[in-house]
Amino acid sequence: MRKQLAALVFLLVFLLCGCGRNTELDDERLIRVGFSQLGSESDWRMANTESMTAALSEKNGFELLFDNAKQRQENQLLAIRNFIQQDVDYIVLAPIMESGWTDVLQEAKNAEIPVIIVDRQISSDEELYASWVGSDFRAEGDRAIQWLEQTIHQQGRDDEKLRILHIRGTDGATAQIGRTAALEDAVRENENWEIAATLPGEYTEAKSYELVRDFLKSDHRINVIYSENDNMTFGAIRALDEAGLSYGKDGDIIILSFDAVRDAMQLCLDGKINVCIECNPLHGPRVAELIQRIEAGEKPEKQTFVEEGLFSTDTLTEEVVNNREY
Ligand code: GYE
Repeated sequence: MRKQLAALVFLLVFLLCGCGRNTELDDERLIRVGFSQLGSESDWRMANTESMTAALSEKNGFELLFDNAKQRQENQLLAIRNFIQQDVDYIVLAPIMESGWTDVLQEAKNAEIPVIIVDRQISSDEELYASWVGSDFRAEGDRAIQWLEQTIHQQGRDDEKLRILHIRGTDGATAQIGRTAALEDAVRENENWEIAATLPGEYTEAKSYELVRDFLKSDHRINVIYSENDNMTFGAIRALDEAGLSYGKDGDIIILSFDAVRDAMQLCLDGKINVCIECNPLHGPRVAELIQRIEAGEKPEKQTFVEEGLFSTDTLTEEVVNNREY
């Protein structure tokens, strides 16, 4: 009898503790997020990954499943299908390009997993994702062009021929589409401007270095470099140095560079890059907030553009460079 009673007490205590523990677990349940990052091709991308992993941390209530697709869309498709199979609560996608997502996002929708798109956009139906947050890439391009037009005008070079070397980002990425369109429209509108060549630098320093180096073997007559990200600018600068060409504030070639990461800002402060067009990679807290809002039953807006600016070698200060977060 005594034994039976002890067993009963034990069972009761076990059940109570067990239940208690379960409720606690339920309350503290982490939100499982699968994040498909397109790659690690640039300083911008590293800063973006860091921001995302910091914001989607356990201490903030998330369990993050991270996948680096190494600049290949098929890897991203695989990662997303994996996340669906693991039945995550949310999928976050930083897409390499705009097209090719409809089928996999339909699969996520069928599995009732909300999808948040970050950075570049996608061309699929809006119904297939909950929200997107990122930059207005066309506006960035227009900001760059406006700066170039003003600078050429101030230098009294309106009537001069301007040969522009265009270093392009990954084809079909919203960042590439927007920045390229701004340049191409400007060349159409300014009859003295011409694109000397368009080099597909894929946002990497190595590719850009090779392409610019080879280009300069047969052509030194360029006045402007329009580089669609900072890392491609770093590669181009290496090639210019090797070719013995001068650039920047006191040089012959004007350099425009997109992103404005710290190393590029330093080069801008040093007079090597004429202008850095800002692109903000710190989307982690924005994505975390979107998820929390959906958790709370809200329906967030489909698109959120972040605010950005531009830094020129003439106005940039050491303090701004030192305080740069990325
Ligand atoms: O400019 C570049 C990165 O999509 C805004 O991708 C992003 C671009 C950024 O690799 O450095």
